[in-house]
Amino acid sequence: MPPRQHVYAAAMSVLTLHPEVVDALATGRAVVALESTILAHGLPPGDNLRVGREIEAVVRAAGAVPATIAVLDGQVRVGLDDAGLERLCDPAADILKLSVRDVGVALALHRDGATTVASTSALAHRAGISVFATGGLGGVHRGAAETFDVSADLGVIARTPVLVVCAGVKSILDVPGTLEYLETLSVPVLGYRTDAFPGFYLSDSGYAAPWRVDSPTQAAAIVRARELLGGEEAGVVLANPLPLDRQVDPQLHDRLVADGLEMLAAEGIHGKDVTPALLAYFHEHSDGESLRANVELVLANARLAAEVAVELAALRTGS
Ligand code: PSU
Ligand code: MN
Repeated sequence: MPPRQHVYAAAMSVLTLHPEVVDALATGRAVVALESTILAHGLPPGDNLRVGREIEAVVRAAGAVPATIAVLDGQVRVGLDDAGLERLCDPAADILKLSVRDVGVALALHRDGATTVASTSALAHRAGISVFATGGLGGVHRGAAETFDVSADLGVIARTPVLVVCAGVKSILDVPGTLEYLETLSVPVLGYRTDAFPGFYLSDSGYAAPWRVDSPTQAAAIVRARELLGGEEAGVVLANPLPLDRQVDPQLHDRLVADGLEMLAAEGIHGKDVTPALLAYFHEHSDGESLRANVELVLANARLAAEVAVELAALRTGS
């Protein structure tokens, strides 16, 4: 147990914003929240730090301030310095995977952790950030009718007004089930320059996107319209596909998915370990292809999120 004063200190000041993020928010400049689970648990050590830095650089190049979110030293950090990023990506650092329900527990027990789409969205909103970039959204798992495995990402987006830029959901999930669930939860889903809902490694999941937008300005206008409309608690999903010539070969993809699902069953993997275990399996069995696609789509999402955040900042100030 940490000493009692740590618990009190944590309760007093748990949200630590990087000065650059504070400055950007105070002056109405564009900020993009970035998740950390993808770095600590979604990408292999050795690649994760380089990619984490690249994601931030892409956001900056598009004119926004990056705010990678994680829990370190009993504090929620919104915007990391390079030392923070290094710790997060260090396989020896014992970084937990924290969904929304875990954040308060980790703070009180003084544990370090990476935040998922769910917890990053919730914390970004609390910090006053409304645009967030990630790789893939969690969703309804195949067989969820028996296992009840539905990512907390969906329920949290339904009550958190943040725009989540992602590449759709992986086809290891129940894609139509996930789209149905987002409809039930009243979360708008926008395809970016596509009529198809993207399938993460694949440009097209085989299912339609409910709406299509063709520019960052349109996406920002939707967020702004919902703000002005008021009473809107839900977030928005902006689904950005990999270009067709950059997707994973569908045959390789189908083999990976089938083998990955078999591996899960054989190893008896459940709960929060499912997504990281599958990602690691794909990275190890695709000769670098799944990693290549994963990195490209995250960088593309970060760029798009920054472009939307810049447009949104302009709309809000009326410039
Ligand atoms: N998709 C990826 N890489 C990831 C994740 C999703 O391509 O690392 C992470 C995200 O943080 C997402 C989480 O919120 O997995 C979903 O986990 P679960 O299915 O346990 O809710
Ligand atoms: Mn799950």
